[in-house]
Amino acid sequence: MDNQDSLTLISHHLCPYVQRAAISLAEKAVPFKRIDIDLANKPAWFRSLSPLGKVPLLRVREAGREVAIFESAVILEYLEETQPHPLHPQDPLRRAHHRSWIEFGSSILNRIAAFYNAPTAADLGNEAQRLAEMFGRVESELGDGPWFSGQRFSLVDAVYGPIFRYFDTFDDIDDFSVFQESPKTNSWRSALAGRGSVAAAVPVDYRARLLSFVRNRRGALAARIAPVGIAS
Ligand SMILES: N[C@@H](CCC(=O)N[C@@H](CS)C(=O)NCC(=O)O)C(=O)O
Repeated sequence: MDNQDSLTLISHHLCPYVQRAAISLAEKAVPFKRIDIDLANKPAWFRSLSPLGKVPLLRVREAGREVAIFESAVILEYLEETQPHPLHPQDPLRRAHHRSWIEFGSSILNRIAAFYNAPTAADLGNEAQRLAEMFGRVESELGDGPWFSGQRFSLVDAVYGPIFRYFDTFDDIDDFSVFQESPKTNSWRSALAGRGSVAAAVPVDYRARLLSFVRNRRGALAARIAPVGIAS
């Protein structure tokens, strides 16, 4: 049995936590099977496999056993321990530093959720400001690029690619000036958008799916999306 049979990533089209795992697998050139599920209507087999009911979930089959690994951070660490092409630095202090910024990335994702769920225009503006401040903190960590820690693509890059991807769609809705004060972060964002593993972590209709998702939140961001048929 090869990896294609042994690793199955239970996924969702939009989920940024899934994308981290898909990017890591692609960077490591590890074959895997991806199954996208409907989170609004979770299949019974998924509910029985997943204690938290969340994606990503990595189903690992090896040596006659099957184990379900959940939580993206745990999946990334498992892949680091078992697959080639390390994406974490060797040095323990640098590795801890990378893990810290991965955690910060998860906090940014929570703020992004607050942004697209903001009920009023004032709340939306406040959330954009908070995001700009968070990216300001990221800015102070960056060097000359192109990646988080220089020339070597790392797990931090795998985590921030899906974060930045949201803003490609949000920028089409309006100018929220989230990266205005963070030019290095904006360059990092562009470099990540051009990375094959990052681009391939979502389906081609990602933008349409994200717009539909945001519309369904019925918040202040949804209200700014141009009506279908008028938007280009
Ligand atoms: N801490 C989790 C977060 C994963 C997560 O929030 N997944 C969302 C989709 S992006 C999910 O499965 N939500 C379904 C639910 O909560 O019912 C991780 O890092 O894997």
